[in-house]
Amino acid sequence: MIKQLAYSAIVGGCLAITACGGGGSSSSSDSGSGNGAGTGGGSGGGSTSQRISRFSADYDNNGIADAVETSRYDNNGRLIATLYTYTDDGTADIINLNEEGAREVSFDYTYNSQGQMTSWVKDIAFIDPASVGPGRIVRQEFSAAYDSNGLVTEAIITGFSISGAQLTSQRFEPRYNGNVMSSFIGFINNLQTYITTFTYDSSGLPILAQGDYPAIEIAPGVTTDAFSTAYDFEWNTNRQNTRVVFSSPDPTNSGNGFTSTVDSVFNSDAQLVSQQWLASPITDPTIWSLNSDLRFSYDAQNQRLTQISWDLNRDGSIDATINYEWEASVCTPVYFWLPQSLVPNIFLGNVPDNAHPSLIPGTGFQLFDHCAD
Ligand SMILES: [Ca+2]
Ligand SMILES: [Ca+2]
Repeated sequence: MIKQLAYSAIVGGCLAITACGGGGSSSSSDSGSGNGAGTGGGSGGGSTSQRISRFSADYDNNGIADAVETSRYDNNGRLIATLYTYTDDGTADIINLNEEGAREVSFDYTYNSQGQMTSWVKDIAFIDPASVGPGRIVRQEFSAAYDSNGLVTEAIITGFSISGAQLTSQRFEPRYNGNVMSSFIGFINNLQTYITTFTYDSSGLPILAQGDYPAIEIAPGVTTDAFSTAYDFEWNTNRQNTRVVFSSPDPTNSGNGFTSTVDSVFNSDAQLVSQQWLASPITDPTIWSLNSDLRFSYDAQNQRLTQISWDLNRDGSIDATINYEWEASVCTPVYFWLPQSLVPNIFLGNVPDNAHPSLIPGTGFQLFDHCAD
């Protein structure tokens, strides 16, 4: 059985995380192939001296790579492009962690003079282009606008078909209380589709992201049912996310509510070492539907991520691995705002940046965590 899930987030930033359940089933399923990458943000933290240059993925754990991804950086060490190539070892994959049927997936990122991400473009090339239907999004274009405080004021993601036709346009309007995000409103094709509202604890960490999807008349006399989703977040004393509970009483209006949980464990060096993904019955075919154990390995200095291994179904056997290669060169971490996904730190466990209070994981901000000392 092949399980399809997107994960470029593990190294490429946010993609997987969108597929992790995003801001709700309607918006994420509307994006077809699922992956809307992140947005917004600026450079976070200081530059470091090591960066990820490449990774290889083994989707059947037979020791032969099935895919590779290379990264490119600008002179300041900001990630400007990734190119993922499915090379295929000829053995049936157990887990394919990227777009189904994709031969190549590329991302190109651009920044303004403040180092804030202002746009990205994602393109997918397929092994069999003739099999790609007219409703599938094969290209996404993103743009973000910022205010003078560096807060994202608007983000737009537009999706295109293989013939170049525009299929969807999603727009997001964040609202702030001071410089902390209080909510954001999502529009699809100019129709207000949902609002996500954040609740914070006394230390300023988000503990709840509530998504409310009102009833919408999508055609004369045809109205969807209202529903809601909730992400509950738990944090340790290092301000690292230890648990996310994603739930909805009835996300697809099918009468089947769900609760899914991701638990993260950190070592004494504050590195993420394992995650346990537990899903209750769920209809959404995303990463949230997989019961998995992930293990994260680091180099001898416990600085650089070297491998992620994936035990699908938590039966003790490793089904897939991702192996990272590093190069000695300047690296500047970059924040992204990922409006459809509220899963913080889900892969690499970044610590909130106290200098940028708006960039709190759990509000949709993510970090391109390619950097290490
Ligand atoms: Ca393989
Ligand atoms: Ca294979």
